[in-house]
Amino acid sequence: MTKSVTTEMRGDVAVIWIDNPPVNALSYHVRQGIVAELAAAQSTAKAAVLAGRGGTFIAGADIREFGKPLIDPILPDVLDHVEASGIPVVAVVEGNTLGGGLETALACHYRVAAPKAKLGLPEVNLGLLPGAGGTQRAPRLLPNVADAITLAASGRPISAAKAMDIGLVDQVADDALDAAVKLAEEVAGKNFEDRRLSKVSLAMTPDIEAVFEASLTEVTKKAKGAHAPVRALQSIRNAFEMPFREGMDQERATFKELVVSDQSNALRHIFFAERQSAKPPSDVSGTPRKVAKVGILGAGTMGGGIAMTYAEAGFPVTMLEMSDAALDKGLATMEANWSRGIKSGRITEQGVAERMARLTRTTDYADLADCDLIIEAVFETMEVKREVFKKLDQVAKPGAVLATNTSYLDINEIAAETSRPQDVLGMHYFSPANIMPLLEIVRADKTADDVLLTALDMAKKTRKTPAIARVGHGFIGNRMLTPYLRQANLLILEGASPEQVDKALTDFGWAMGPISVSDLAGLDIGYKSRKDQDLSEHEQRIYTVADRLVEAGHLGQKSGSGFYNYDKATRARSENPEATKIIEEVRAELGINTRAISDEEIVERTMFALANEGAHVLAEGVAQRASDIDVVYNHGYGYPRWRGGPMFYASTVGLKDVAARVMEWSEGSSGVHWTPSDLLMSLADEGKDFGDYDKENT
Ligand code: 3H9
Repeated sequence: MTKSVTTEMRGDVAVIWIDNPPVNALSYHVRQGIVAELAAAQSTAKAAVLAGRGGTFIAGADIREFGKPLIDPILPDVLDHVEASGIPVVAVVEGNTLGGGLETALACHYRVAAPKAKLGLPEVNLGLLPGAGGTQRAPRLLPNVADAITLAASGRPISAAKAMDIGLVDQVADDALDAAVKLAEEVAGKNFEDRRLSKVSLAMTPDIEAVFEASLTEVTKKAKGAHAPVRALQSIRNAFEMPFREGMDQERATFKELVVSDQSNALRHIFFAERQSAKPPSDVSGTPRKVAKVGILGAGTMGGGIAMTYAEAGFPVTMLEMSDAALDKGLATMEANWSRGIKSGRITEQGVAERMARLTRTTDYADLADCDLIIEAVFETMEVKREVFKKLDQVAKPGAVLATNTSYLDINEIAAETSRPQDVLGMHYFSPANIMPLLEIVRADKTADDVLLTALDMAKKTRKTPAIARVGHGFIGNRMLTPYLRQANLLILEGASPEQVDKALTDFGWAMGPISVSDLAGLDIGYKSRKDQDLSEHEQRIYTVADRLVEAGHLGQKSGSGFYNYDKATRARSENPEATKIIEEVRAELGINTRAISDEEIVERTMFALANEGAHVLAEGVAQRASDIDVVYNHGYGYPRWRGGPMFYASTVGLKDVAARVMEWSEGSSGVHWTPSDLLMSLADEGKDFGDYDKENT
């Protein structure tokens, strides 16, 4: 094996290079290498520079090593060694300098950053706290403790300029390596004792106490149930209340506790799941087609949001609508949406103007002839979609990728309207499309490999998180929503209030409860779609309340009332007494004896319904992996990230228990609403979980 840490002498300065692609993670051999090379440098050099190959310093500890037996030396010990070095060490902070990478830089005596460096302590995103001195050294270096708290508790990286501003680095230089070597030459042989951060002593003052108190409230609120951010904050507090060594021991103990926690396991799962879902399936080869110009059909909420996504990523976009009035309205909404960011400083007026200038408007299909990717977001009926694809087939240039944003419809049927079904696929965005990160890419039967690769490439270029699905009613996400909402509505009939259902699920961690979501989407949407479908009587019963609400004019947020009433000005929600009355009437009509329902039952019924349907989706091949389903729910539906996703959560509970409950419900009085998944049952029988399924099947 080639060495991952090597030394190159530049005069009297030892440049110690870390070379562990792709991100220079601190794998055990890197840790060993740093100790060995630095030990050697003590006798051969007057100063050392620590730098990373490939334009990045170090992106952190090697996450793949977590949960495995530790191999010495552990990172905190390595960094003690670096700090205690007899010669000064200068870090070249380049590219991603994250987590253990930033902690390494903090253990060095000086830090020189490249202008494009990204510095951060993102451990909380993995359910951890910085575990190699980050919470003890950062507050000792930064003059303002609030900056250390923000770094460790938010997990957000900062720029080199910001790092300079808050005192995290000593210099920013275009040629950071050169500047670091120069600095090393300058400080060689001089006293640098005051640069050893472990020697700095801190004391709590009333002002600092006040910062901690205010931060605790804010961090707890933003964490939304995640534990790590508060633990990171508490650990920083230790730096003011105990000596360095004791603070380090506490930090280590908390790290060891968190690394085996369900939350950290879940967050690490989703970290790798996101990267996996962005990779092409193993049977796909080739290269993406080139996309220089994008066409969008429809300037409504979806089309507008999709167009914003592409314009923000720098693509020229041609927008097609049926009328000039529709274009006027759509473009005005887009401009207003972007302009809202001017006040908060997210964008400048010029920025808005540049994005608007990327948009071309038309009512003529012929103007789409020079587009390389055309996405339709028109009315959701098969008839309309068929018509649109027939027209696109006539005008689109050869090789153009033709995508539909349908949420439910059969894309094979849509593709069959064209003479080029190989160029057709689904690109399903979630509203508001410029904000929601998920892109469900639907691979139809005849979709060509390079068309699928183009969609994945576009996801990357527009900063979306993709997950690939196969054709099937509702694909992955919306298909699973049906049994989830079914249980939520049934629970109300059986005795729970809408508030209780929503609260049990927001307490579980969801961004919004299912009943609030239905009100937000508009109860009339489900109503219309039920009228179009031939629903069985028992299925229809579940939605009697929702249907009555619509018929009484309670359409949800848009009409000011649905399951809840909404304040016109603030949109604050309150009980809708008419809804309560309708619920009671329907329960009586259906002869339901209501009972007290526990929050636990609400969580189990809805979450296991998701996992059971997810298992059907997997078995049918609509999703490739259980982890893709988790990505879909995290990025498109507001599922709590720290629970990993519906499939991971079911695995955490234990598939044996989940399967037993699903079986029990399927045999009970509401059994007609459950179709136990064979895959779920067999995995449970074999003592396996969805992670095992993914390993064996992909
Ligand atoms: C930590 O440091 C704990 C310490 O405080 C205490 C320890 C005692 N390890 O994302 P990409 C892989 S916790 C292992 O596609 P990008 C990744 O899986 C850590 N592997 O690239 C992928 O592999 P593959 C704190 C890692 O350019 C490949 O690298 N640090 C790690 O879009 C490329 O990744 C973090 O949380 C890792 N640390 O983004 C940073 N990082 O090709 C986590 C990446 O097989 N990393 N890989 O799928 C990131 O945020 C992004 O990867 C980064 C690059 C921004 C660095």
